Amino acid sequence: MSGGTLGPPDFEKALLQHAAYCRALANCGLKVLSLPADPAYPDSTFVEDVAIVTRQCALLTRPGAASRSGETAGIRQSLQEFFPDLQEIHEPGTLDGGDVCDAGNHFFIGISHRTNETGAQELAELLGRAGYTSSLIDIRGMKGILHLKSGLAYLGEKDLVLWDELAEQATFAGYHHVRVTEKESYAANCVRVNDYVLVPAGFPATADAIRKRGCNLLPLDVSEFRKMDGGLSCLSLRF
Ligand code: CIR
Repeated sequence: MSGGTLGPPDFEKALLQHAAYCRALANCGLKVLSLPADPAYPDSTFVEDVAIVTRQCALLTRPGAASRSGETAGIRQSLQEFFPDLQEIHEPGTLDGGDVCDAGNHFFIGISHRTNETGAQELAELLGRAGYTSSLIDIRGMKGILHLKSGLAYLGEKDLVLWDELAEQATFAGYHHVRVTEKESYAANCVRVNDYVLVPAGFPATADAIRKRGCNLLPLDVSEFRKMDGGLSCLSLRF
């Protein structure tokens, strides 16, 4: 089910859910830096889309939606404080961070209706210079997927959580698959943080399957962000 069919988000509830999300990250052992709201860009809460941060390098993306193209300006300075050698994706490349799945020293990069081939290849090259490998996955033919990470997450130790439709892709061979059925498709967007996996509340089959991989689960209610087509990973930048 896409966010658009779930009705409008409740702003006050979204604020509470966002605060709980930030607390959960801190409880997992992260130091959380919250940026001020930017009312000019309501989607900017999905901060994951505008930058890629890794242990070795960081870059600003070039978001594929015209309404979001100005978002990178608002985060440039904050990122430069942590990454003085901040790189960026150039025109005509477009890239949304939601299409980039960090799987240790390897990155899966989705080519989607937001991320074009030029942007994906530019990212692969930048990551290559930092010592990472990548593979590109074209998801433009898949229905109901906004970004690659709407249907894919990496839990560490070669464990992937992924939609049935993605599981057949050769690039995911060699990993253990935690399969997510269509009924629980939203639950594929989960986030491993240190000893925990943040999962969206309300998807018991996926939660059980992840728990069976030996993970400690931290369920979070993000219903209001789901209504805006966003998930747990989109709300923060982490490495
Ligand atoms: C958008 O359409 O860009 C936002 N409403 C949702 C972005 C969600 N981001 C993500 O999945 N990485």
